[in-house]
Amino acid sequence: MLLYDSPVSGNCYKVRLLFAHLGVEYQRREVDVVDRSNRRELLGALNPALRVPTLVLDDGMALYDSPVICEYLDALDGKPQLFPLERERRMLALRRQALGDGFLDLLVLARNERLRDQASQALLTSTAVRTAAVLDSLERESDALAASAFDIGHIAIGCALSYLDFRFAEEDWRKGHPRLAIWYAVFAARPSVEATLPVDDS
Ligand SMILES: N[C@@H](CCC(=O)N[C@@H](CS)C(=O)NCC(=O)O)C(=O)O
Repeated sequence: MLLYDSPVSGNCYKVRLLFAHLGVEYQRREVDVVDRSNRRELLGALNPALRVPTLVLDDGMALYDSPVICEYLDALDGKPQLFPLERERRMLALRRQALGDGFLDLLVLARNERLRDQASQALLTSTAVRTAAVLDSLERESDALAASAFDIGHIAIGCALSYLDFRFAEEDWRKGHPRLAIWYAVFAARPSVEATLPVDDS
């Protein structure tokens, strides 16, 4: 399997974490997520949205986005664990995954806006308000998260918090969210997480 990947993308990080967690071997090809000049050449025949992560299977089929790739990897050995099959547990895991992925999208939006010459203050305020609301909601859910079996919901939420530390290190989100901070410390101590954290490209 070949993963089209970026070391600074939170969505790619989620997929690399899954590979590490499941102990599955793969090859990777790095894609520059800022410079789009050769993106069509690299990804045009695989993913019309030209985004990473994109995973090319050994038979040539391409999978995207990260939720689809993660579900595929989890079911590789025929015994899915991170995407529970039982309906109630599955819906909770998928909802948490949507919250974590949505949180990550929000953080990427805020970062890209900050990097623009004339950043929109209205957009930055809106992303800050939504970020605070997500963190408050996760604080309320952190005991339930800690008590439930590790699944794709935990992974997506943990990846978004890793990205928050990575790109917004100056924002002390742990202050005011003590139970979430404890949950995240346990998540971040997992060997598969430590081995795959996003790396600084500066
Ligand atoms: N929801 C998608 C998001 C994929 C995505 O936004 N990828 C970004 C990197 S984090 C990308 O390829 N950006 C480059 C671009 O859109 O030009 C997923 O979960 O995989």
